[in-house]
Amino acid sequence: MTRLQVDGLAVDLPAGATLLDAARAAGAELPSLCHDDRLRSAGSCRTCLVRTGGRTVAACVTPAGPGMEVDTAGAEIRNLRRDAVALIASELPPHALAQDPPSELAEACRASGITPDVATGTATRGRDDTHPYVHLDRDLCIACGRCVRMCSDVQGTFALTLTGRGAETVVAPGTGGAWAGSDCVACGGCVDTCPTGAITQPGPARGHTSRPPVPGRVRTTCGYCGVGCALDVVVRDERVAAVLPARDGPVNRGHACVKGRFSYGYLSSAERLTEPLVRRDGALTPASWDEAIGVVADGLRAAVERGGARSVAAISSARATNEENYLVQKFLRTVIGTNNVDNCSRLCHAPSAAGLTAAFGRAGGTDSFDDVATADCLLVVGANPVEAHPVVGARLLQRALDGAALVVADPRAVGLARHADVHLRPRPGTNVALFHGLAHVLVEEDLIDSVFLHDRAAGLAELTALLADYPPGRVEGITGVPAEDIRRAALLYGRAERPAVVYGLGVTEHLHGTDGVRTLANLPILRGAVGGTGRGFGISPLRGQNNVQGASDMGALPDLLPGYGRVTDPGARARAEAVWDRPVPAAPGLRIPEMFEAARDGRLRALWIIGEDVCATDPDSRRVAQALDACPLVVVDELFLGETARRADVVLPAASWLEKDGTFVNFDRRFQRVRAAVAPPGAARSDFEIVHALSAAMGSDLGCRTPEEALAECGRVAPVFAGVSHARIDREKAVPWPCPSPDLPGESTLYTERFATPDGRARLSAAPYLPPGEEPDADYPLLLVTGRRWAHYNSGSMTRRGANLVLDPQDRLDLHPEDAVRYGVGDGVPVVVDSRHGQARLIAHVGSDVAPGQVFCAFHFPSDGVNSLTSDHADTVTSCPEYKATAVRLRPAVLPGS
Ligand SMILES: Nc1nc2c(c(=O)[nH]1)N[C@H]1C(S)=C(S)[C@@H](COP(=O)(O)OP(=O)(O)OC[C@H]3O[C@@H](n4cnc5c(=O)[nH]c(N)nc54)[C@H](O)[C@@H]3O)O[C@H]1N2
Ligand SMILES: Nc1nc2c(c(=O)[nH]1)N[C@H]1C(S)=C(S)[C@@H](COP(=O)(O)OP(=O)(O)OC[C@H]3O[C@@H](n4cnc5c(=O)[nH]c(N)nc54)[C@H](O)[C@@H]3O)O[C@H]1N2
Ligand code: SF4
Ligand code: FES
Ligand SMILES: [Mo]
Repeated sequence: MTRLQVDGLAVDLPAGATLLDAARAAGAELPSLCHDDRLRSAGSCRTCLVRTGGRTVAACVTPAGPGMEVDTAGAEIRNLRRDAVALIASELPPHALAQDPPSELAEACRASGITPDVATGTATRGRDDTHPYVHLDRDLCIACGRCVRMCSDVQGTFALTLTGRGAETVVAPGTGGAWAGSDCVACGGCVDTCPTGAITQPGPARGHTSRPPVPGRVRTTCGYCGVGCALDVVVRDERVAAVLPARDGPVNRGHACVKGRFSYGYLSSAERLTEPLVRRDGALTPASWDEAIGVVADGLRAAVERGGARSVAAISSARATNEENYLVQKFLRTVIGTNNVDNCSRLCHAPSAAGLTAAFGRAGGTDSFDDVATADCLLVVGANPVEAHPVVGARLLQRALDGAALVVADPRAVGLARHADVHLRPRPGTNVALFHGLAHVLVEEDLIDSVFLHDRAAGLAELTALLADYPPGRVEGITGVPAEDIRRAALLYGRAERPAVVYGLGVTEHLHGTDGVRTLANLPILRGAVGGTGRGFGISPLRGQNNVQGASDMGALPDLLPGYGRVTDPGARARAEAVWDRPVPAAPGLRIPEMFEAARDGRLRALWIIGEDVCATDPDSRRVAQALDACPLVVVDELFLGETARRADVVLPAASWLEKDGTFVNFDRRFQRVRAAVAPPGAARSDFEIVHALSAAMGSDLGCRTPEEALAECGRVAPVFAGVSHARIDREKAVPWPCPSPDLPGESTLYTERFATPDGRARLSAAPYLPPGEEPDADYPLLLVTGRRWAHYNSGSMTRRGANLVLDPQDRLDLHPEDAVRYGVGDGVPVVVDSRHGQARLIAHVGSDVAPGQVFCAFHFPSDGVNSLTSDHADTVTSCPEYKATAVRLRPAVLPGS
């Protein structure tokens, strides 16, 4: 602590504080037009001047020293600051000080008694309104550079620059030309930091990054990806006017991405479902809630009568809240009497849950992201966080730019790979060999922690015996990664003091995804870099959906109860039965692919699908459609009439994340609150209300009248959540689990004393490398990898309904220039892609981000048919689809009339 005097008042400040911090601590409001707490200081605008030690200094760049005496309030220094602000304002045109809401500059003028008529400049430089979310009024730019630093120092996109000289200096996209054609990924950071309103978002509430909750704004948690950004929703006339990242957001700290920040246009889309639909004479027709719920209840009863409880199943939603997921599984288990409930974790990180449980005892990541973001070596494997978890991606990138070693393992040149010390490009589906190659070098170079392995791990002898077969030279033959790169990567990870592993679907969505997770987990175990040893930050899956962690935590899984008690474990069942006062079936239920198989065989008679567009996003989609067609009752809770809803017998209109209350659990196991900002459209209801209505129609009462009560009840079933409550999250903003008591903080770092395995030891895996399910051959010579693009989200049902569609209007098939020549397709040309399972139509995009022999596309435009290509090969342990390796061929599409 440093003690100094500001205007005669003593203030204590932490090391590294500046005189601007000191002034604020003393309650003095100084203008600071080129300063933002999140950015390096520039010290260029001179509006924050103070006096100390007989000198006039810029407070924002002057370190606070012990015993300093600082004067902010004297008439002379106030006049200097006033003149600096007035000079800046005087060069701007009159509209600069006439905006509503007022800009930071306008506030600074008002606070120092400068009247708006000071702004007498002329508007000569014009606007750039080409981008849907970010508009530029060049005449209001004061060249403070905050936007440029935001784009480089926080977001890491480096899209902006200052051009021109002297008074003519102005912000511009680095690529030259219009904003719309620039590298901008619309994170909104420049909008939030601009002090003059030169950069704004179109619409009624321009807004600046919000400080702690402001009245009239609703604090909630983003409903897109698993990062869990805290957002403040500005509501005007009962509509969302803006969504601003919260500066006190536990994970995002004032940052967000194009989806959470701007992609709320779907809310008011004319295509939103606003009333229940029931199929009559083959057509979906509007119905009242009572009618629709009645049809569903009758259908469920009929299914149970004819096929027993096991002929009913539900797919619960990782987009929905914890409380909704809790109710859904409780409904299936206690009202219907079956464990047939699953969620989309099956399609993404089920291998993480299985693999991490086998290795360490629990299903989530081992460490908090706050720690991971301080690691000195980052091993990022099969994940593309720059596009899929942008706020995490930005923080990882900044860490690498600050000097941490970065190893990226991805077949494609993803965003982080450009900044990597080593980029490993394994052939898709060869991870296990690659991870063994890395482990081989760790052992060979004696970069392992023998004490940790002796005291806290098991399986070393089997693993070292296996690793003898995986020298880098042989691994090169399997993976295509040069042996020298494997060695370099292993040495970076092996010699780091605090390494961390972060990974994504490139590890899990494979035939041997669980083996991939387990053999990747070998690396931190070998190094003793897990379990709170202080020698590294374990391994963290970048879980995908906003609440996929929570949906699984709440027991929306066929073999696991809330809190991961096994349905086959009488003790776990007894605990749930005591709370629910109903028997819980002991037989594990069906997994999602098994549900479809059972429907095609006639064993499944009713399927309730909540917020998952299975016909668009599950693999081998023609077979999924056959399953739905064969199932006598298909009920869908949805926002839109997507591929799946169109095939349903009953469609129930649901509220989305901005329209309901509850909690989500983000990727690093933190519970955060979700709060309704606006009402759902028409007669749409929350999934919470829908489950209750259905249960009532079946003659049962699920209890838990409110989301708050549901979470409290869940804590009684699952001791690991016993200390979590709405009231506590309201107070603390985020509560990590395990959290067994209201008196204990949640555990963000796991296993500090022992692992949660039966013997308390971390378990090394000696699984051998086995080839992927799909391999190219003469007929299908290319390997297709599918994944994500930054502007769209999964089925695209929400992001395609709004201006994100302008940012990314269609899906593309990325292919290497050599393959473009070989198959005779040029950039921008329509192509037909065939696999052994189906066909898709896409636009070719030629570039070297993909390796020769491989192609890549997303699945955000279901009408393209990408998931008719993917196969029903799935992880041998968890049934997670092999989305990341499909053998395909391609040809130019024959255009009509040519
Ligand atoms: N913009 C956007 N963000 C999203 C989503 C979205 O749809 N759009 N979806 C959310 C969801 S549900 C999820 S689960 C997450 C997913 O987030 P990620 O896991 O980051 O997403 P993907 O792009 O599917 O796959 C990651 C990477 O795996 C690589 N890969 C493929 N095969 C292999 C392999 O064999 N080995 C290795 N090492 N790498 C391989 C791919 O090239 C790809 O770059 O994103 C979430 N965030
Ligand atoms: N080829 C290929 N396919 C993939 C993947 C891949 O990498 N490659 N990734 C897979 C992965 S990881 C995942 S997670 C899945 C995701 O697949 P899905 O879960 O099907 O995709 P989403 O678009 O996230 O959302 C599903 C639906 O929920 C609706 N919805 C949103 N919020 C709510 C709500 O609160 N309540 C209700 N009732 N409905 C709501 C949306 O309108 C949308 O139609 O896709 C998988 N499919
Ligand atoms: S989509 Fe993910 S990174 Fe983007 S604002 Fe939402 S939680 Fe944050
Ligand atoms: S805020 Fe200190 S010089 Fe600009
Ligand atoms: Mo996912």
